[in-house]
Amino acid sequence: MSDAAGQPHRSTRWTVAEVEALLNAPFNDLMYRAQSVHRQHHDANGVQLSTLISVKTGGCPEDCGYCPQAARYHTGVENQNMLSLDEVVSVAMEAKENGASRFCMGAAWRGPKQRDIEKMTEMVRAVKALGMETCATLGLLKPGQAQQLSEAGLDYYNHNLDTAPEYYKEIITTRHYQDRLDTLQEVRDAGINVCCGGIVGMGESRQSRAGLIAQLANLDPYPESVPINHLVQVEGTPLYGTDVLDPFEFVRTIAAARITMPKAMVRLSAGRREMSEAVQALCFLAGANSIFYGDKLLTTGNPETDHDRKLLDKLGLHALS
Ligand code: SAM
Ligand code: DTB
Ligand code: SF4
Repeated sequence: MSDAAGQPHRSTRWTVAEVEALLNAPFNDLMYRAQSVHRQHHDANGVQLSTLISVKTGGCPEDCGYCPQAARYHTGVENQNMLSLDEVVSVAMEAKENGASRFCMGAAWRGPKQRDIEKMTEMVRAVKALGMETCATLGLLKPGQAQQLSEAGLDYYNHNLDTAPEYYKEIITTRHYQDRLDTLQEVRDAGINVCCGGIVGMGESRQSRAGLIAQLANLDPYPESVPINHLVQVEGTPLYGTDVLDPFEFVRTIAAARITMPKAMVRLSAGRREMSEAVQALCFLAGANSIFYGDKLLTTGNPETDHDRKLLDKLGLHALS
């Protein structure tokens, strides 16, 4: 997504200390500022709905400490072969009927092989033909792969920085921060919108949450879509049993994302099922304007669609097309 003049979102440099100062502000001041920024740039009561599907589940060679799909952890997730084109299209049609505007296809790969890209481009074309926006999250991309996805009509590519650079090595060792930045550049260069965010609640400090937000905000341009995930603790992963984050810290992180990336769509992502409605409402007030919609994320649960419709109704929020 670009601004009215067709320009990508201009980034202002944010120091970690400046973002930390936002996170340290009195809660009411922070919320007021985030809501003011939000109203300058967005429909105040609009929420974009994205539905996720896991097109290839489990058996991943990477060691991401939060992830139930890493082969090395014993989490009970069953490995599955890649879904067929028909299976993906029928789930996308259902998502569209339920009111989702974007369909996001995820795969448990370090990155796609050439034959995977060929299957993914077929899926992207078919979902696009339904009149939905398309998104994919397939791991690291090699030169040329983003271009192939772009030619198939991919609108967004999701690839997260996950956490601040200094905390990253505590979470993942099999790929580096720079690898992620390189993939994001491939996506940018191919003209695909960037969806990039992170996870909070992994035992990081407030300063590390500021470090993540500063990294995202200083991408030039900053991402069009910023998913803020709350760690979903899955038994068998190294991060299972991490001290649970105070919900206000999560809300503060959303507010800091909104203030530092005014035009981005900020997505209240994983972890919603474990969150009260009141905390979700605070996230919307802090500037979140997108959610994952559908009973499942990739392998873990998400609120039931009926329940989400009622929540949006209670808050007077409407789905953005
Ligand atoms: N395998 C690809 C990759 O890692 O880039 C794509 C799929 S991966 C599951 C997409 C993102 O989901 C991760 O980068 C991480 O931010 C998020 N994620 C995975 N497991 C999570 C969990 N337990 N809680 C919250 N977010 C999670
Ligand atoms: C993102 O930032 N969050 C989504 C999506 N991008 C692909 C994934 C959340 C996964 C939560 C754990 C699971 O369901 O496996
Ligand atoms: Fe694999 Fe992605 Fe999970 Fe990491 S987050 S283990 S790369 S599926």
